[in-house]
Amino acid sequence: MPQKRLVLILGDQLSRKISSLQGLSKSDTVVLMAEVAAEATYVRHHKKKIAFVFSAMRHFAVELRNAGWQVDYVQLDDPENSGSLRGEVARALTRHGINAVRVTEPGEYRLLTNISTWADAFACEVDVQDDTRFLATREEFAQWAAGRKSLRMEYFYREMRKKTGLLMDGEKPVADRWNFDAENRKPASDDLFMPNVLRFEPDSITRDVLKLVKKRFPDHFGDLEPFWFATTNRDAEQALDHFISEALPRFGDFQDAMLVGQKFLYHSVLSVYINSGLLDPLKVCERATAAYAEGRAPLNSVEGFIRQIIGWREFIRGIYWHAMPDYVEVNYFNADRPLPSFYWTGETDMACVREAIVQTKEEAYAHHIQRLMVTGNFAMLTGVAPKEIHEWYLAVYADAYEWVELPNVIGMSQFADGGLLASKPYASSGNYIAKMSDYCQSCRYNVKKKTSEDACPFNALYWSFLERNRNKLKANPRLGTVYATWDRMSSDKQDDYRRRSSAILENLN
Ligand code: FAD
Ligand code: DLZ
Ligand code: SF4
Repeated sequence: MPQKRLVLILGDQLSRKISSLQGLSKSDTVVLMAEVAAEATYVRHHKKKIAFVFSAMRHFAVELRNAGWQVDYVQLDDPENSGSLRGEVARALTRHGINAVRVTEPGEYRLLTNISTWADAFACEVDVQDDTRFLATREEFAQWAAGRKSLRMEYFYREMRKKTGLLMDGEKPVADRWNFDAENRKPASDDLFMPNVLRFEPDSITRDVLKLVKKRFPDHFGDLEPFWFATTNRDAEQALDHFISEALPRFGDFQDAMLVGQKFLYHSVLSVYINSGLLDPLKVCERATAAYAEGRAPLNSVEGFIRQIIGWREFIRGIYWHAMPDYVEVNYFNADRPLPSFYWTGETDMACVREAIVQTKEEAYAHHIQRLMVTGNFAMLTGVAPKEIHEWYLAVYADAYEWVELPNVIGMSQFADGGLLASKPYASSGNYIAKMSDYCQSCRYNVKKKTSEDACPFNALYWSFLERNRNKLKANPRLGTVYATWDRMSSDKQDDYRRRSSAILENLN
């Protein structure tokens, strides 16, 4: 008789194609899904994120049951709930008299480490499957990375284009160009047609979850309602359709733009669905390239979009497993400032930072340039400890799981890995924000002023960051002209920058 097995499905593995379910007979399998306090509180996740995960889990359990699987679902308020995945696996093994567990590899190192102790602790067989939702296995990435001095997304992305055949013409990229990024940096204006993100009315399952989250996590960051995320694969597919027809055509042009009151612009707002398993990343890309083939979206948009998924997303995941467990501790600039309290309230006079944080509080979402060039940039310029800013990002975004959040924060936005992931720090003065957004028009500070009390804080902070870290950055060929500009300044002007920056930093304390 085949051995009966417990299959643990985690809250971000909500796909019928998940590797842990493949090749099993339904009659010999018990699927375990468990809502546990430990996962909701190891950082204090945004209320909307917890509600999304629990509601999507409950909907997925219904879907699996309808497909004939035996699902043992433990709700958070079950009086017997032990509060951790480890505890729930232990209880389920006893409950069902099973001594074999299968799970698809989790997206976080801490959980993989925990799972690796289960075989001994529970005297059972533990079978950890690769996560086949990614294009490159961890081994493939390791092979690609081996022997390279620096790891750059662009080269890895080309491998993924060849592997998938997406936007390929035989061995060559379509239109003989791999990357259209140079065309994708237009500022937007608010007279453009803006697509609305597709919103879904909560059903009775979601309404129950909303009540639960309201009761159990009242002190967590963020607004629980209005709650409008899709929580099933079917609805997430609709959100994808909507993005392809309404926003993808202009995604490329305005990918880096920011506008007051426009939380989503032409972004897809699909990461929350892709990362949880509700959407398959490759299928999402195939839908985008089909829109190009049918003349419904231009090449710069479609290439830019798939690059984010088969390029950045895969590359980031490769870096995570390549660099963990040490990656969470890196701190190239020895930054040690506590996170300013306005990251939790949005109460700051800096209009750009306020916009990014307030919408994060409302939606558990900010788009890439807000995360990178506003909140991330500010934290790096002011010397916030990488671990503090990492935990903030992990808590506040609905799409945040450590495998994707950590390299984006530590590597891309903070340069805390000293350049493993990025070729130079994404540091910028107020100029960049003024060019790419309309935020400065409604700001108490003046982006054109440099050192006066009403001058944009990013301006002086930019120079003090560069000066403070000169020894670590001076050899970077991409920063040569920047340091030359600083050196050409009069010492009076440099002193003015220093004074202004010290005053801002003191005020942050
Ligand atoms: P779009 O702009 O529409 O992009 C399409 C898709 O590409 C996204 O849905 C996402 O799946 C993928 N993608 C784009 N950029 C990246 C990237 N750099 N890394 C991985 N995938 C990418 N993304 C997360 O999914 N989770 C995170 O926790 C996260 N934290 C971030 C923290 C910082 C500091 C920065 C700079 C970026 C972070 N990102 C993270 C990447 C990116 O900002 C989000 O994927 C994106 O904003 C999600 O919104 P969207 O679906 O509208 O994306
Ligand atoms: C994010 C999250 C939350 C809030 N809650 C649960 C949960 O109760 N049960 C569960 O199985 N998964 C949850 N998750 C997702 C996990 O944290 C995620 O699977 C790991 O971080 C690995 O990526
Ligand atoms: Fe941000 Fe400076 Fe512009 Fe104000 S002036 S919105 S602080 S960049």
